Amino acid sequence: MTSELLKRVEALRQQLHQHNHQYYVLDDPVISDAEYDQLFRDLLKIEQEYPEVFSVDSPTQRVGAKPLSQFNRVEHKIPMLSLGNAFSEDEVSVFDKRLRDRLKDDSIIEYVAEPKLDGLAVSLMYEKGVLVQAATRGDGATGEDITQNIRTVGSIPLKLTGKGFPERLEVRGEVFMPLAGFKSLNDQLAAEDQKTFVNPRNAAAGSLRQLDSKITAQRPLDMYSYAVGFTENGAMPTNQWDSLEILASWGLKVCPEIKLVKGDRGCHEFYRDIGVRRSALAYEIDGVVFKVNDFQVQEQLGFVSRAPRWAIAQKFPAEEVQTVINDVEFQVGRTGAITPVARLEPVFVGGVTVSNATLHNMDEVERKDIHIGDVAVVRRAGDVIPEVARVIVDKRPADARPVVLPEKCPICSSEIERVEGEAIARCSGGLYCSAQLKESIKHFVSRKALDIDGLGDKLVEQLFDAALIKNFDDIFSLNHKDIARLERMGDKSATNVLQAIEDSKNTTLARFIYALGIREVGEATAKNLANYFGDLTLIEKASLEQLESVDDIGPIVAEHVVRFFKEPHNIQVIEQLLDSGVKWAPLLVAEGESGLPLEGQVYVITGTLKEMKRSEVKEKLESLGAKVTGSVSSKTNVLIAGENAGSKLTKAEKLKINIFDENQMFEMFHTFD
Ligand code: I6G
Repeated sequence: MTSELLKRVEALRQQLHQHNHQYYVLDDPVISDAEYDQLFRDLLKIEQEYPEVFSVDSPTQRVGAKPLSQFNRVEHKIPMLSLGNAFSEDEVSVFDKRLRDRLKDDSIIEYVAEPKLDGLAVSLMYEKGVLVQAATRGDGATGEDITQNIRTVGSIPLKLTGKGFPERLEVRGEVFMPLAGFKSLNDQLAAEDQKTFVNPRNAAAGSLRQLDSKITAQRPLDMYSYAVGFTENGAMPTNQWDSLEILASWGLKVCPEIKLVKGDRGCHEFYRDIGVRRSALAYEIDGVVFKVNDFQVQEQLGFVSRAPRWAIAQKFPAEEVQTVINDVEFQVGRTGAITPVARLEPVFVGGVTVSNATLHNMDEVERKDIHIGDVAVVRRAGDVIPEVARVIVDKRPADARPVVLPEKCPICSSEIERVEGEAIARCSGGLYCSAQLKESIKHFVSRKALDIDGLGDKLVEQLFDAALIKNFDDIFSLNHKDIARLERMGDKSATNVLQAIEDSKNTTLARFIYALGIREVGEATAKNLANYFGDLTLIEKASLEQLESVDDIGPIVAEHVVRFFKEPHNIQVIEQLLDSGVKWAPLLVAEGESGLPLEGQVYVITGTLKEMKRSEVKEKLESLGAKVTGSVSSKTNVLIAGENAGSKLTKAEKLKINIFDENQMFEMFHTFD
C-alpha cells in the first residue's frame, strides 16, 4: 500500500462524507446519484483489495455488518430522563411562573422551543469525532446497543466535521421516519403482501429493532439531535441554543423549526404557529418542547423525580373521532376487578383501528352517561389505551339502553361486590373464577415475575382452555406432547418453552413474591419486601407493624399481604411450587462468602435522588454485596441521603452513621468500576 493510495482512500472518504452531508442533512446534493455511486465503488474496491485500510468511520461501513443474535445492553452514562407534560397554554404559563418563583427572579425566561417528534429517543456516542456507539433510551438507565442500525441512517455522521468537539461527546435526539418515506415503505410492503406499519413511529421503532442492519438500511429513517448528554475533555457552549448550533456545525442534523422564544407568551405563539403548520410538516409531531435556554439556570432548577424542572412538553390534544357503541361487556381482571368495555363500530383513530375502549369503571360510565347504542367520541393519544371521551346525547337513538352492572360475575357467576365509596366492582370468586385464575397465571409467568420466555398470554390461554394448566404448579408438569400439539406450536417451540420453564425455577425471592400476585404488591414493593425480610417464611409470618416499617408499604398494602398469607390455599400453592423445584438464592450471604466489595454492609436510601431511581441504586448496591434495608438502626453502615431527606437522616445523624449524598454515592460506585 503506497502513501499515494492511502491519500486517495482518505480523499474518497472525505468526499463521500461531504456528499452524504449535502444530501441527507442539507437536502442539497451537489453531485448526481451516479457520480456518488462511482466514488463509493472506487473506495470499496481499494478497501477490498487492501483490508489494512479498514476504518469503522468509512462511508462503506454504513451497511454490511453481520446480523446480530440479540442486542447488548448499554448503560447510559447520564440517565435519559422523560419530560413533564402540559396539555394547555395555561399549564405552560403555570410552568413558567413556577420557574420564576423558584428562581426568585421575575425576569422573562428565554426558552428554546422545538417540535416534539413522534419517534424514538436515541443516544449517540462520539469518541474523537467518530461514532462508536448508539443506544435506545430503554428504561432511561439502560438501553439497547443499536450501533449497527444507526450507522445505516444516512443523516447521522459516522465522523463529525469541523473542529472543537470534546474527546467524548454524547448526542441525544429523535430517530423518526418522515411521512413520505413511511408512505412509500408501506406501499412497498403492501405490494409484497407483507404486514404494513400503522404509523411512522411504529415503522421507525420496528426498523431500529432489526437484528439485521441490512433491513434497517432500506428504511427511510432520519434523526434530529436535540441535546448534548455526557461530555469529556472539551468545552461546550453554556446554553441550549448555542449547543444545537454547534452540533449542526459538526454535521449533525438539527430540526430547522427550533426557535428562541421569550416567556410563556413566546411559548404560546410557537405552539399556535406549529399547530397551524403541523399537517404541512414532513414528519409527525405530537407536541412541542420548551427548554430553559441558559444551562446555569437549568442547573439551578434541577430535577424533580424523573424529569428536568427546566423543560416541558406541551402535547397536542388527542385526535378524536365519532363511532357507535354496539355493546358494553364486562371483563374480569386478575384481582377480580370488573371493567366495563365498550365494543365499538371499528374506527381509525390516532394511527390505529379501534374496536374496543375501556370504560374504566361504573362511576365513569355513570359520570359520562354512557348508553349502549350511543354515538361516542373516542380518542387515543400516542400509546395510550383508547377511551370514550364522551357520548353525544343529542344523537342518542330511541332504543339506546343504559349500562347495568351485572349482579353475578359473567365468567363464574359468583356475586359481584361493590364496596361503598370504591369505584371498582369485584368478582368475589377469587381463584375459583376462571378469568381471575387465567389472568393470575399470565401474571405468574410474565417478564417481571417468573419470566418464562415463550410462555406468553396467548399460549397461557391455549393451555388453560385445553385444561392443561389449572393452577400455577401445573406449569411445571407440562410435557412436550401437550405443548407441541397446540395450534401454532411445534416441536422446536415446545422444546424451547419447556427449557424456559425449567430455567424459570431458578428465580429470586423478589420475583417470586411479585409472581404470587398479592394485591397492590407490584415489582418495587416485592423487591422491598424481599430485601427487608430476606426470607419468605419471615414475610409469611410478618405482622402489620413489621410490614409497615418496610419502605413504601402503608397500612393498606400491609393488610393485603397479611390477608394473602392467612389464606391456607395460598400457602398450599406456595408449597406446591417449592416442591416443583422453584427456588432462589438466599439473600443474606454469610460473611466472607461472596467476595463482593460491600459484603456484610447495610445501606439505607432516603430522600429524592436526582440521577438514579432508588430501585436502581438498590440494585447496584446489592450487586456490590450490600444489604439494603428500609430503616436506619445501629446496624446501618451507610445512609444514602438525597434531597429533602427527613427522619431517617436525623436518626442517622444521631447514631453517627456514615451519610453519603448522591455525588459521594457516585464516587463510591466509581471506585468499584
Ligand atoms: O428536546 C426533547 C425532545 C424530546 C427532549 C426530550 C424528548 O423526549 C422524547 N426528552 C428530554 C429528556 C429532553 N429533551 C431533555
